[in-house]
Amino acid sequence: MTDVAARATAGFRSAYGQQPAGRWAAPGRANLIGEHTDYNDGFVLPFALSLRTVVAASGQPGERWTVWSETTDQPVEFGAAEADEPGRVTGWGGYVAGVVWALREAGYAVPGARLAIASDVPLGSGLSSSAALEAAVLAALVDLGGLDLPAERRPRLAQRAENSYVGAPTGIMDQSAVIRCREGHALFLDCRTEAVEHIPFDLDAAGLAVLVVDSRAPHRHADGEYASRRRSCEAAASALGVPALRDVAVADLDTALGRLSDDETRRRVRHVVTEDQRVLDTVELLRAGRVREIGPLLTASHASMRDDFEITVPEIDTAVEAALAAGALGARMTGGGFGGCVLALVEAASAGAVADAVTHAYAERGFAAPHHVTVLPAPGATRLP
Ligand code: GAF
Repeated sequence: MTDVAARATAGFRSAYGQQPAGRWAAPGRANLIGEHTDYNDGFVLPFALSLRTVVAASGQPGERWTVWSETTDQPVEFGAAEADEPGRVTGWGGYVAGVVWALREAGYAVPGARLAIASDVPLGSGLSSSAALEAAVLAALVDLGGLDLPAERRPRLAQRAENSYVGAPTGIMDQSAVIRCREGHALFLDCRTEAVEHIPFDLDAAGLAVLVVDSRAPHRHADGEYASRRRSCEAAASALGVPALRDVAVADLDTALGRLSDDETRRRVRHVVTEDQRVLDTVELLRAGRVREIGPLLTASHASMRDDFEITVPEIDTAVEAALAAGALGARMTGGGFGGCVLALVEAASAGAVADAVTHAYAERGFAAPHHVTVLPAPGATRLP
């Protein structure tokens, strides 16, 4: 398939009969560790992928937005009235309308625009295709309109598009990752303060690779389950009298658990509190250049998601088990759960063998063959030359 930027440009030319004024790209992301901690005001450590969404765009007069996408080849068009009513534009166009809404709501004069979208980020695989779309559209509209919106304020705005226009109650991780990540680094984000530290994550130098396995498991009730996990965490924080579960220190975990009567809630809390600590421990190891030693933390994170937070599915657990049995240093599901992708930290030389082992395990269980790719930490959203 041709390069994604070339496809966006060609799509723009064929949809609108002219050259775009510019092209903006935003990547998908993998989360190294720190799952379901973002909306608990905790810590996450994602990195951007080289798989990207590209938006080719030009201004157009008036408050009208026309959007072509290679996935549907059906332009979506909306004006200010539709943009100003959350939920009115549905489907993938809702993410674009949501960005227009969030900008207008924040008081920006959003320029009318024609946009064409192409993407290499697989949809619905837990690699943040929606955040990539929001971030690329946001970058395009900000530049076309000459809007004053620095990069560090963009994740919140894109998140508002998703929470309030599209209606998905997600945290701040994905938008922060796709906007703020740097090449060769993972993004250590404090989701309460939005302070970031770019942590070197040099896999090549360590002779390592990250293998991402797309489980291809159908997302089963992912939206409802995500919202219910979030509600349980918020209810637990309120029962414990803290603003968010981030405020429960791992040293105080047993005391906190003793104050909760419901076993399921206790397990949810234990996942979040221990996961925050695993992020901090991973950051410490990476700061010290001890990349290979993070493996057990990744695997412990997976066990916690499987047993305490209960967000994995058989395909995902099979991929993790097969990768570990084939020599991966650590493996875990990445993203919101109920399907999506697994990442495995492997010796670079054994990436192929680990991938084959996962494929073999899938065949034995009768699952659809998984897809895999090795990835390196890539840059966040940018305007293309
Ligand atoms: C999804 C959400 F969008 C993120 O905000 C985060 O909560 C993640 O699931 C789980 O860590 O990607």
